[in-house]
Amino acid sequence: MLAAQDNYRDRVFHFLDVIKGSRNCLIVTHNNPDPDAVASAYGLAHLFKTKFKKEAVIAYKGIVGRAENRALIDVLQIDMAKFYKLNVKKFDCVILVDTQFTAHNHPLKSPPDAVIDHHNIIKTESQIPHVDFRPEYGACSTIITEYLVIAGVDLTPQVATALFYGIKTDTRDLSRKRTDADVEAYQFLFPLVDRESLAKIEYPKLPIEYFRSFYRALENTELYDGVVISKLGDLHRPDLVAEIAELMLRLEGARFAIAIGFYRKDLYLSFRTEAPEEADAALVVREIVGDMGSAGGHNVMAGAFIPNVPVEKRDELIGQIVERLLSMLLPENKKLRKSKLV
Ligand SMILES: [Mn+2]
Repeated sequence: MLAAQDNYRDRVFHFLDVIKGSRNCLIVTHNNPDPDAVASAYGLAHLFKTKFKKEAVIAYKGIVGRAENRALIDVLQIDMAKFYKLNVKKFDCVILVDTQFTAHNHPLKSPPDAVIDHHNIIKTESQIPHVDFRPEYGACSTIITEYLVIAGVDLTPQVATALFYGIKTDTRDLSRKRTDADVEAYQFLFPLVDRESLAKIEYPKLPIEYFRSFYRALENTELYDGVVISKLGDLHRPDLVAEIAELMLRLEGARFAIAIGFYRKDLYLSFRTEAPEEADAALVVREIVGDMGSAGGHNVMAGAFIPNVPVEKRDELIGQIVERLLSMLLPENKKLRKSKLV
């Protein structure tokens, strides 16, 4: 059914071997989890519960802010615990999904028992018993779908809907960074999806704060020959940068979209491109942030985080970031042609 699964069959059996002796499992996502992270954790929790009849708790740090992402959790009734409320020592198995231990965008202090991820590999994590990195995959949900199929676990409509939405959002409906495996998993899940739940997730009610942020974003967006930069100031939720960057890339002529903002004291940056051959998103953000914070992602979408920026330093830092971005993305002579979006 899933031809692509054959390539990785051994990895799944290895994973099952690593976790089978444990009594209770903690599944951790990256901070401010997106649908792919939530769905991956949910799929693994389902595997744990049905295959081994054991407890599995999903935990995260940060905020799930985007209305669609909130709806995913609410509509499918996915239990997600705040990491800081848990005692990690209570669990004899810890799994990290949709990120890597060395990525620093998760709350774990010591190495987990397993890491499953599809981001560009930062470092081989040899101290971790089970590592499954597939940077070529469009979604971590695809990997988890293969795990469930190979483990012989039946999917509930809720699990199928979550995984389907995870693949759909991370690959933008299979339009970017996808492999045959993503297409196959998408097609496998499609008939199992609860259409009504999916519609509620994709078209949720939006809070008034969404429209206010959207208005501010339009006002504070600058255009430089195919580079769209949105300076969002204070964010009411950290994941707004991703949503705005995603939207701005849809502007006609846009090849790169960057949204920058502050949530509490921390800077958040999101980068989207449809020209990864000109500038790889993950490399660009890493280069920009340097050792000021953490950064990572894929060739077409990436994010960065700089903690504890004093308010009086914000403008200077944004100026620096924009300067670096433009010198990486545009030839020297085009840099000064700037206009406002609205
Ligand atoms: Mn992902």
